[in-house]
Amino acid sequence: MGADLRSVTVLVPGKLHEQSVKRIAETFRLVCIDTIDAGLLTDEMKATVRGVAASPAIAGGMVDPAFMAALPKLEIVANFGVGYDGVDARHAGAHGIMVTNTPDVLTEEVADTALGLLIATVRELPKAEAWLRAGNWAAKGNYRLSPLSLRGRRVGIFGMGRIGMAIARRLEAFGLPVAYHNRRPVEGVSYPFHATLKELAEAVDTLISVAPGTPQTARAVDAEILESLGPDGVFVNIGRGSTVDEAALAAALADGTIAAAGLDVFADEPNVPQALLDAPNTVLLPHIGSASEHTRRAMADLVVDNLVSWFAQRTALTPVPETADVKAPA
Ligand code: 8YV
Repeated sequence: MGADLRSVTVLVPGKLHEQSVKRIAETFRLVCIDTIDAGLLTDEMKATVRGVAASPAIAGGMVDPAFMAALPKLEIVANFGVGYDGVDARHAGAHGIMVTNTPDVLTEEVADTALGLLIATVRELPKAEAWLRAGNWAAKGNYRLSPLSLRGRRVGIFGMGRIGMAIARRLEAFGLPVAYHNRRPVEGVSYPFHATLKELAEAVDTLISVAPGTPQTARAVDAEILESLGPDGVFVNIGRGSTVDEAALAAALADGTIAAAGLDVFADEPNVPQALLDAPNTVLLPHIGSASEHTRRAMADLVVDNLVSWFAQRTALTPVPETADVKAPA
């Protein structure tokens, strides 16, 4: 079996976690290009590549229909990350190409980060620390009482998947009521479901977005949703920046339509809009939701485990729904 896998060519386009690259090099025949760009593929790659392992968010580019079409022997795209908006999975599924992602292994880490970001935002932890470091504690006295508190908040979760559930469990332990909006009600979940994001935003004052980046969720958090949260409103985004109208968010923060925002993701990473950088009531993180050594190594392993399972057993471990029915070629 080992010898068989050595003859399988796997392409890594652009940057990928070093643990994935190392294991792919040890197991398969590894070929690399600088970014996800069909123009960089050699004729030899086009004739031999059967698997792609990619992290579009950091590699640059998209595994789009043109990229897949340039690789006629392609059987599987192993995506680094639970979100796979950098891969056209619908197109892949329609063309018999398997797409896998990295669920479960990052769930608790991202939920931890979400709660940390929520508390940092509401209780102004970064500003309080800056106060201490600037010598203000000794020179001027205590940092101000935070105008906002978690106490008494009602939290809405936009996107009740695995990570949304893990966040909800934590919020319950914090004594906060949770409601949610999702494409459809989630079976076995007793938190109140709201059929629209607007209804959810009207029912809560704190909105946490864990929604994936899809055409349906694009700019779903807009001026109207933010206004519904009200002047004490807090918005936290740990999902995808594309789900937010960032100009509307910056305006809502500047004019007091909502009180504060904690953002780990942005529409055009790594570029952060100046208006969000300028807003005084934001905590901004550089997309670190899953970014611990521990969790990123687990994600890197799952990328390669999917490739090994596909080429050795002819089944994928964690296929995305759009390609769940794709079978390995005989
Ligand atoms: C990664 C993520 O930062 O899993 C996801 O969807 O957004 C993160 O865990 C991303 O995959 C880029 O490496």
